[in-house]
Amino acid sequence: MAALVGVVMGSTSDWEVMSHAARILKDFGIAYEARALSAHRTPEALEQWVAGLERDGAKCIIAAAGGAAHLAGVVAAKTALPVLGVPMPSKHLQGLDSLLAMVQMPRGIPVATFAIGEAGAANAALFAVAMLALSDEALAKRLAAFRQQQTQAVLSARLPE
Ligand code: RP5
Repeated sequence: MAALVGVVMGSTSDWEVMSHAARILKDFGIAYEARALSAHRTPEALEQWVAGLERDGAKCIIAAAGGAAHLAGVVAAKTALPVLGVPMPSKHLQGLDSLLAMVQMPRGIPVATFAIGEAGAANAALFAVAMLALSDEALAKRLAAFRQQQTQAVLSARLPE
């Protein structure tokens, strides 16, 4: 089945965080393709992968990178598909570098940038689900059920004595 969502990260070292996005896509039954490709280290392969995804009917691309995090911006420069950026935590600046590099896009080439790290990875996937749910009633129902379950979990949680 052709991927509806592309998930790209700058390095295999990003996978631990980005597996939180993959888990959600899997749980919602969304066909996705995940790759480690870099804007700096493999620019041609990145460009080809984006073109292939677009040709095969993908609806959005989640892009994660850390440090000088240009990946999401470069992907957005190559496609008009919605690009959801996830800044990776980084060794020296704890992901603030990734966030600023990703979020400060020039006018005309948008990247929807999420929180640094696991919450951002999960929320980018949930955002992709929400976009796909606009034209998929069954998926919209699964998303509503997920939100309902989440609400119940918070309401029924008890603090320790
Ligand atoms: C970025 O540099 C990657 O997205 C990763 O977050 C960071 C470190 O990459 P590695 O040196 O672990 O490959 O390009």
